[in-house]
Amino acid sequence: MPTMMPRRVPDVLAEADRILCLAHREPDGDAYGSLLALRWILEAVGKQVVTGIDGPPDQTYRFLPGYQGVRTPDRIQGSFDLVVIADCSSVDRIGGFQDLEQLKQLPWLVIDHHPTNEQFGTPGLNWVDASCLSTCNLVLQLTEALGWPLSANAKKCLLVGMLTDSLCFRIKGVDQTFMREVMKVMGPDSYDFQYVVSRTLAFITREELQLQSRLLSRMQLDDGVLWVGMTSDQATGPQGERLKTRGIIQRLAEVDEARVAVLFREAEADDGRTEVKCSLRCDPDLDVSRLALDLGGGGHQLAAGCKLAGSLDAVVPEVIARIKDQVLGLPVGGS
Ligand SMILES: [Mn+2]
Repeated sequence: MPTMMPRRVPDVLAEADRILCLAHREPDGDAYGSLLALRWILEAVGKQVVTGIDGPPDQTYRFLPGYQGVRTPDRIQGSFDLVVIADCSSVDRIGGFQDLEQLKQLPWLVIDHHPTNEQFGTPGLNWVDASCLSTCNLVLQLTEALGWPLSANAKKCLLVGMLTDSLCFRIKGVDQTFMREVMKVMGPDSYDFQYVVSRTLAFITREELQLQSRLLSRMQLDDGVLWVGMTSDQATGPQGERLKTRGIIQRLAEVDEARVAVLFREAEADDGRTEVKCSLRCDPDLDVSRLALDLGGGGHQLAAGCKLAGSLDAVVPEVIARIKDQVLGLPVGGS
């Protein structure tokens, strides 16, 4: 069931003049798509807009209009009268922006589709609709509610979010409502599907494909849990660059024997300690979002994630035991 847009949401946007729009760290296509679409939509009606994401940008999305203008928290100057936060389930996902003094007294409008959203916006300004397949659909609905125009740039950004978050129509929940909204951002002034897919979902470098094949050759199946662990040195390319693990979790989830798929990635946290990032996927009759939330993360029923302090050796057995217990409902201590 769709969640109604809170009554004050369109008014708050219409009344603001200087707006800071934010999306989540480690941005994906929906984070960039919803953030940059907001920029083009708001600028077209005369607003001043600054866009921000903490942490390094993802070069994959450099083709998107407005990509170059996205700022980190240290590059935010001036004052605003509204903060809009797109596609973030919890406040830590905006990183250093949560510490900026000039934002603390402002209204925060949260627009998101993660069922684990913590409603961290100003009371009355949290629009969380978990029935929506992408935050870009919510941005489109908001624009229509306001009667504002959609520029070619806005359409392109919205299309990228819708196509990437739906894995190009392959996820559960793709319906006529979703398709009708996709149709509204298609057309001769938008991107071609083939272009978007080749730049995003199907994009991979040779080094990344080699990493993928090394990791997949060591996948392990444990009571329906198919998983792969990656140490931080495995993710470093020949020039010291950080290799992306794109596509790996999707490949694992596609395996017939996998009821739950997990990719564990060891990395160094901001404070220098070792942490493990866990990406979780599951069969449609299961739910990994609750476990991810319990472990300090969040996400969707079938695709969620979390970060845990510790090494791979410590985290992997603990998470697999919790999956067997909480997600698969297997008896604790054996099968
Ligand atoms: Mn999203």
